[in-house]
Amino acid sequence: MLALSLAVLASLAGSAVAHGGLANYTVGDTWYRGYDPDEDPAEQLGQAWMIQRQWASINPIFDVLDPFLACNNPGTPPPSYIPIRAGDNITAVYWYWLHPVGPMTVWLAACGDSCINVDPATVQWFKIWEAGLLSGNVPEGMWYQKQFQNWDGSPDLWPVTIPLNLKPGLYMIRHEILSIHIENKPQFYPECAHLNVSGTGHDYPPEDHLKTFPGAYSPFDPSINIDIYTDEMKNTTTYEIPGGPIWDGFAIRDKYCLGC
Ligand SMILES: [Cu+2]
Repeated sequence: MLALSLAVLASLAGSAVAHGGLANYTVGDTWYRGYDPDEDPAEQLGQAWMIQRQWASINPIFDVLDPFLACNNPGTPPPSYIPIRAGDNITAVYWYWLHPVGPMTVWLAACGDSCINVDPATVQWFKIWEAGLLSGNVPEGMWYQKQFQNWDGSPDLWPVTIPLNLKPGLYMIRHEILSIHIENKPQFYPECAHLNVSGTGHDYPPEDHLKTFPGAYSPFDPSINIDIYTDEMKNTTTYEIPGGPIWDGFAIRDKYCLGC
């Protein structure tokens, strides 16, 4: 697999259309294979091991109002769930990632009795994690999107903690990379998996954290419809990540627990 990823990287590194996507997940020592757009769909769709919604190609979505912005196109649901305890990490695994600029976000949506019949475009999503510009200026600074890349052929790893206080249940998890290296032409790379969250929490985010995709983003958002190559951007060292505030399950506790 390592040799394959090196070959893929070598073949794509010089290409102008070098996109990508979320290939696998790990929880603890357990590896969960995701959908692979380079493999035969018939050998993946409906398989008992499948935990990720189908993304048919590595190409980005360009329109914030695209009906498949939630879980990519076509987003066909898997039969299975990744089991995880609230408070544990899930790590998204990319074989390679080449774009350097733009924010990365992770979202959850409660499914109710099953995630299989849930339409990702109508459920309520809440953001649990985000990272954008870490240092420097907008066009040339260090973004998380650049920092998480590996150029030695090893996979790019994106670990995120499921909020400890989250009430147990079936959830979709949505990872989104937004790449803004082409002026006024944002590229969205969303992938979704199904989670079975256990634990003893009983919290759920307030109404103002709940969003839909499409719906969460405006086409006029200055963080989305952006030209990063202006003189102004060279002198800008902050970037507001779109989609509103994160909910990590700790906000309420921290209010009453200063310094703990
Ligand atoms: Cu690309």
